[in-house]
Amino acid sequence: MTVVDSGPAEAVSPVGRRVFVGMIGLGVAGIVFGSKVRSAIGSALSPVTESDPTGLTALLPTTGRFRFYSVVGFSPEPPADGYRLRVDGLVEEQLELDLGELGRMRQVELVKDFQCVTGWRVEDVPWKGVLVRDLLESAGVIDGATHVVFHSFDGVYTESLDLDQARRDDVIVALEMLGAAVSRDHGGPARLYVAPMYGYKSLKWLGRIEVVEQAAEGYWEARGYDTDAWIGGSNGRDDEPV
Ligand SMILES: Nc1nc2c(c(=O)[nH]1)N[C@H]1C(S)=C(S)[C@@H](COP(=O)(O)O)O[C@H]1N2
Ligand SMILES: [Mo]
Repeated sequence: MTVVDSGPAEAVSPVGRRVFVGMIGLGVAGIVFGSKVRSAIGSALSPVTESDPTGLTALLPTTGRFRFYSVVGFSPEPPADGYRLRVDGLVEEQLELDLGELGRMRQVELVKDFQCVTGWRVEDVPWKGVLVRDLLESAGVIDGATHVVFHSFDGVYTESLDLDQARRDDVIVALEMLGAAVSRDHGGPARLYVAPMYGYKSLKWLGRIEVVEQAAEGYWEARGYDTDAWIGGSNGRDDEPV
């Protein structure tokens, strides 16, 4: 059984944080921490992963551990005929790359924090993978394109970046995280890692990168979160400690 949080926290809308803190005051957090489900799932995940069935732990002062988020409620399996990352849309040449091909591209390593908009942060996480910029370069972006949409093979979650953001040195398709191949729960075999932005931009189970000519809302953007999710500078939280 997999019990997961629904994402950044549907209850924590950019304006709803105080209401939510109130819920914790009413003892909801105690239920979360008392949950046997939580410990059962926690032990099934890596030592630095902590599951968060409700998302309510997100506002408590725990740091240093990943939570497990999936809006579909489980970790999807890659397609039966093998994982491929597709790069298409407004490109000169559509790409379909398997893991071997991705692994033979230039790999960049980053050691950077991962921070969810709900407040939890894991510091100094090692990441390794391919720059989105290099993928765009290989495919050849056609004039007039402005944005990139990322699609998860969970069939539901999407994200987007404008081309300047997507071409940054700290935006990668991660094949490794925490010193090993990205685990299935963390979005393996390949996930996006957008270092300067909140965790919801770092789409898991990446299946397709689509180059488009207009801004597109992602899963959480359609639910009120900022498209430009700069850490410390979005979702109206600049003045709140995280
Ligand atoms: N496909 C998919 N990607 C996703 C999510 C999700 O629910 N589905 N949650 C996002 C959020 S809100 C965060 S904080 C991170 C959490 O990554 P983790 O599950 O590896 O801790 O994944 C992001 N990417
Ligand atoms: Mo998040």
